[in-house]
Amino acid sequence: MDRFEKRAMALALSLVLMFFGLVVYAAKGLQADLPTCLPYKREIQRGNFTEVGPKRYQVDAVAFMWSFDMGQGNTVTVPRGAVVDFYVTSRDVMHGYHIDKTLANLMAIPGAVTYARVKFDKAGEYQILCHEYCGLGHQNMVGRIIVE
Ligand SMILES: [Cu+2]
Repeated sequence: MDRFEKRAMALALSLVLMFFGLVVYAAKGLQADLPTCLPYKREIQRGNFTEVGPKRYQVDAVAFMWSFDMGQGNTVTVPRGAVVDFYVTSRDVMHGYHIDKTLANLMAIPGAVTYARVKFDKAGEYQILCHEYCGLGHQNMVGRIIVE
């Protein structure tokens, strides 16, 4: 192997290791909760909103053309400081579930459940947007989280 080839291979390997290290650091050191896919560990038939403890909530969200069912229609209301676990699935085609002003950006996939935990420190209205083109009514597919 040519010495330039060896240097290029060493550089490529060190970059891969550096990127891997940064991903691990972001996940563990910065607590950047990466969205996970939990296929078949839970099944969600319909939307549901549950209080599971003091300022702790669970939202089962079912996306479908062209709305989100979260147990109380497409809007949930929580107090400021609430920690909410979102479990998201789809009834028909692939949709998106992006919660505005947060890092939560999930896919809604038929037959699979995606998960994210969000803490709402600021009062206000957070829009939930479908970010996967899912058909003619895609632009109307909006939900809301109201933090009081
Ligand atoms: Cu959609």
